[in-house]
Amino acid sequence: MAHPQQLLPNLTFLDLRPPVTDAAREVAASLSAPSPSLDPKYFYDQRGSALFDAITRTPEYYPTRTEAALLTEHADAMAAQLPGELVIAEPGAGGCDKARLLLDRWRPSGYMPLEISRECLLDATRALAPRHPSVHFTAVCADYSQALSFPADDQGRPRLVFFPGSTIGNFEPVARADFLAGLRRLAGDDGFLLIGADLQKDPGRLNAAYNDAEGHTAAFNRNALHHLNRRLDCGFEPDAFEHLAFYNETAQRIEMHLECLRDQTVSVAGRRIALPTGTRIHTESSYKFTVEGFSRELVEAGFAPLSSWVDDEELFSIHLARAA
Ligand code: AVJ
Repeated sequence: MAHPQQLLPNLTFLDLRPPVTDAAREVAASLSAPSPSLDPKYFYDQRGSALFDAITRTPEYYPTRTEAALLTEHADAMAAQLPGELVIAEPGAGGCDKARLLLDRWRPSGYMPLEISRECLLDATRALAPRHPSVHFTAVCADYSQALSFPADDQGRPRLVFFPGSTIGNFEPVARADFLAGLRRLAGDDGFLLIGADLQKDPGRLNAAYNDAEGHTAAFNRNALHHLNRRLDCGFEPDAFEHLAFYNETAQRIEMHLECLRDQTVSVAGRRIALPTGTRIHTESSYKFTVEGFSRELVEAGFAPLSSWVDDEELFSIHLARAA
């Protein structure tokens, strides 16, 4: 295990040095596949994170604000079902924005964000730790696979795994089952899970949420190409791609694509990849759930659902479960 660094009296930093993936090889393979695709992680460089923030402030994109309202309204009811001595572990915490709400309302003994972006993690925890002196912060720089196999708490305190935002919806069904099983491992036999899941609803409402009038989602989608141009010098013409986002009712998921509006050739890992007019690149799936269906997935992953909360408009759900 990496050597912990004491950055502040209540902030310890653990750098698991996540392996740098061979992005060029990965992108070349996914782009030249029969149905071209790009991993949604390529949305999130600094500009992409800022665009996502802008999306969460649009009137159409309801998930973030609805989840925050549910956490605010039911924080006490959640705490009542949890042990006093608790460590909140948050894989993919980013800027730790969503955990702030829990830290303000609860007095957990520890908070452990696990995040691949070292700068993002250090900036967020250096700002948060002084505001919560009674909470011990363990900032862990790790990718998802390292995070999900992080060892049990060295003081035997129960862990609450926190996974908000319906990011769980980005995983295809098989990968999602594996990821939920990983969250179960991270929680441990005496642990808990608090997770957000966006609900199935009127396709019109869903399509609007991924096609906001201000165009932030379209820019967010195209940003994957700007990011790869900056990072791998691929030579995409982002403005020659149309943003497509629609609800696939059969698969119960929002699909985002970029459609090529004129013939293009990009180069990745020394390979030239032709993208003829009409080529569609699948850039994200965002699955939508029912409370019953998602509860079943939690049970299959080794959790016992305790409670779930849904807003009055039945837009979004939050689930509290314990390790079974
Ligand atoms: C952050 C993955 C939950 O799927 O709704 C927002 C990302 N994509 N608008 C989602 C997103 C388009 C978002 N997640």
